[in-house]
Amino acid sequence: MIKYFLLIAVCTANTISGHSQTKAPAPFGPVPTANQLRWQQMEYYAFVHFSLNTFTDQPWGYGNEDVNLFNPKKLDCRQWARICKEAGMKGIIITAKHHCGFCLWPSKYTEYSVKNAPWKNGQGDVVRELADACREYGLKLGIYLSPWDRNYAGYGKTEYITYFRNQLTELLTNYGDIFEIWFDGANGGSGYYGGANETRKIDPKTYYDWKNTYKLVRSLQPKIVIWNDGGDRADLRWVGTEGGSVGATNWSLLNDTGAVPYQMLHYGVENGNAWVPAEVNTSIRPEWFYHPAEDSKVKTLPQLMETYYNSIGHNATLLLNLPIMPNGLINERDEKAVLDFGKAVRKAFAINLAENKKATASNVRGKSKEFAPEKAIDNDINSYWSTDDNVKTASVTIDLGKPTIFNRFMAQEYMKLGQRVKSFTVEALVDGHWKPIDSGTTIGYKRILVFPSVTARKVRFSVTDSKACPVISNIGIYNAPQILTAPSIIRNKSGEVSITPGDKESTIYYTLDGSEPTPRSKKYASPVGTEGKLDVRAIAFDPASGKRSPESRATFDLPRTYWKIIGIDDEKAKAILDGNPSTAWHQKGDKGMPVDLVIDLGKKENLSGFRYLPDQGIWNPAIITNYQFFVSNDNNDWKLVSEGEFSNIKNNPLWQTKNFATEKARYIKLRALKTTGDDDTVGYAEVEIITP
Ligand code: FUL
Repeated sequence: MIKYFLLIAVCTANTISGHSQTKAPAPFGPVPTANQLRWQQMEYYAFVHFSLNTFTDQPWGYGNEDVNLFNPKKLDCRQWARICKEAGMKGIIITAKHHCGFCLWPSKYTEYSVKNAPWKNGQGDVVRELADACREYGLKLGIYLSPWDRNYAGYGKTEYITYFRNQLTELLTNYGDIFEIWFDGANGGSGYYGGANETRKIDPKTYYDWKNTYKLVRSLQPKIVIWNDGGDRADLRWVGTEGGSVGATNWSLLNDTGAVPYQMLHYGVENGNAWVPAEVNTSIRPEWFYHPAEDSKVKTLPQLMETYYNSIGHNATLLLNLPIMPNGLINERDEKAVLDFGKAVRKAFAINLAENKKATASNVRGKSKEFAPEKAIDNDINSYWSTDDNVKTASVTIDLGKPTIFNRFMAQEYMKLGQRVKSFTVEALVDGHWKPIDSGTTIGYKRILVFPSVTARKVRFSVTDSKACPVISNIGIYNAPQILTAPSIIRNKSGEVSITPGDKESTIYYTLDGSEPTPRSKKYASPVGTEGKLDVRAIAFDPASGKRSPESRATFDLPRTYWKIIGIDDEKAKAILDGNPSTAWHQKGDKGMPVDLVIDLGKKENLSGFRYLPDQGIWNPAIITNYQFFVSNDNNDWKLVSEGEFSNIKNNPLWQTKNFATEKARYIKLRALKTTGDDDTVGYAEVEIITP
């Protein structure tokens, strides 16, 4: 009898321990809701900014703009949806109401909407057209509804909350499923407010009664996620910048109460008690709304790829803004940029070299097949490799079958069980030794590492620290083709030429005499010292594929080595002569306009013209529109050699070139008579001379 009981006891213990080891790990810490998980898997979706201020060329409308301005004659939401779909996006969030209060749908609760605009004789509804287009293209729809309303007379009083909720109800009831609602925290205070024209201060934490506003939102759209910056903790968080990145260390956690300073927004809170994942919102141009002056500033492919790696590659989603033009369409430059970006991402991640290869692990949970390392390379994010509960450091080695070249590594944690990994490394077996390739901190939903190409047959991924046993649903190894965009060429003050390729790994070939660059030309290694006039041509080249970039070409007149800006005692003024178009300097005229910039060239030169590049920034670039240009030999007697305007410079702030009859002189003076700014400030990115 005793024997019998013992036998049962032993059997039971065995079953329990065997069973407990092959049971899935318990969730660790906060975990995402089903809505947050669904949203995270979307990865990439669009913002579109469109409102009355599109027609006044302003970043924010004041709230008094005339509804009659709203007449986007070619408006076509199907164009927006087609572009977003082709670009690989999964949804579109529209500014149904921006800060100016103008409603893109015919709200029952205000006259300040499309219903009183000339567009479609007041019968139009942009939100409806977009909802239909999204449905047609298989995209999800999201709504941006600005809590701040600069038009509404009762803004700041309790009645506005009723108005705000009425509008929310319209938007969340009449347009089908809404995947995300965006409650912008921006509030500048001043506004039209029904004619009051004053500044109104509210407390963003209490004024909107977020608790009950959220209740309403969730009751109308149970599958929605709420983004909120400034109010109660919602489902998603801002990353503290609109620049297009979140920290490489990125916990999807915050604390459910308390302030959220930049550090927390950007990196999350390692031991936070609430699941609040990050969304990176950024625009394809410097600003959110369409401004013709930014047509030349659409982000380049290398910039967009960097944004991709710094957002989706850092455990966040990417909300990329495409501004809508006054005619109601996305500009062709933005279209090209976003489609090229989509193509480049698809190419980079087209083939997972690790998929279904051989994998071994230092530990497998309960030695069970269910948690074997193969589960991390089976292209199924619902299966995963995991270890025994007490094992927090472990590695997976993947045998790629043959020596293979790669330059990207991707890992994903199985989110339903919480975010666990605190650090990891990637190594490659090269000549029989494990060579460190790269390392990272957090993983989360997705983490991508970018490194110079490596050739190896075996790759080892090691979790070096984790809050609990690691649970890895996916590992990817890729060989992303080089981004072969035309390299950028600049020449600094002393004549050194620097050439930068779009992809760090590309080889550059260049010429300085205007001849065609080929892979037989000079190879660029570091800045090249030069003298005199130059005609630089360069290509980026990928030796592995034999592919080359389009060519870039830049001509330069005499170097500015001995130039001195006179009468200005500000070190930063050097920006005007540094050859870098993205650095600028501003000066304020003491006595108003005109404002002079005087330069000593160091010696007499034959001068036949000059060039001016305005500040390329977005905030009051103070661009010269009307000018005079003088030359002198003694900085005393000046001769006027050119005057006039830089036509269309506001909308197209590129290099301006002016020629004049040749004069020999040592001093030059660029006089600003008028600028685009509304004060007496003048901005300059670069000033150069032209010699015959
Ligand atoms: C900011 C707003 O003020 C901008 O105009 C834009 O809408 C951006 C997405 O959010 O806070």
